[in-house]
Parts: sequence; C-alpha cells; structure tokens
Amino acid sequence: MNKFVRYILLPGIFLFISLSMVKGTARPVKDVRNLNLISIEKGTLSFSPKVILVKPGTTITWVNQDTQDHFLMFSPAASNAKSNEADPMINEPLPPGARFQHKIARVGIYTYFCGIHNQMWGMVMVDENVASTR
Ligand SMILES: [Cu+2]
Repeated sequence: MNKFVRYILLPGIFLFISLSMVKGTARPVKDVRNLNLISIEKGTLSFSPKVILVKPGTTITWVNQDTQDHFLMFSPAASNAKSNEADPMINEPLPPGARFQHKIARVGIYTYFCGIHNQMWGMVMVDENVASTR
C-alpha cells in the first residue's frame, strides 16, 4: 500500500462515510413529555407520536385524521403496569374523524396496536417523575 492510499485516500473515505452517517442521523428529537394528543395522519399508517411520557391521571386523546378505519387495542401482555389492575383494557374502533379519550391513572408502560394494521403501534409511558415542560 503506498503512502497516498494509506494516509490520504483511506482516511478520506473513512471521514466521508462517518460524516454521511452523522448527517443522516442528526435529526432533532421531539420532546414527548406531557403530550396527550396522539393522531393518525392521513396515509401514514402510524400513531404520532409513537411514544409519549405522561404523569398518572393524564387524559390521552387519540384522533383518527385518516380516511380509513383504525382500531385501538391495548395489549396487556406487552404492557408493564406496576399494578395488576392493568389500567386500559381498550378495544376501541376509530373510524375516520373519530376521537377517543382515556385517562390512565396508574404508573406503567402501556403498549397498544391497531387491530386492523398490525404494523401500527404506540406506547404510553406513565410515570410520576415527568418534568413539567408545558
Ligand atoms: Cu389501523
């Protein structure tokens, strides 16, 4: 290997690849503390935000802004409520334009899915120690 390849070309390629990777991943992180509105935007087949972090007693609203039916299904098996009374046992149809509200009283991690599109999922994390950002 000559000096050009060893000291200029290879480090240059390495630097170029590293910088491209940094550029590709440097997205601003959305602050999801104390958000309580989860929407399904048209055509996205996803809940947004996918994960939220709230205090116990927060009323959460899901809104279907899509043009097709969705179905909100909490998954007790994939949730980690500290209490045995896993709070939300929700099976709720969400037709276009519908909104559904539920208050989650207990600390825990609650996972939910769309009963129609199984790639759609979301998570509500409920904890006492959520900084008041809003
Ligand atoms: Cu769906």
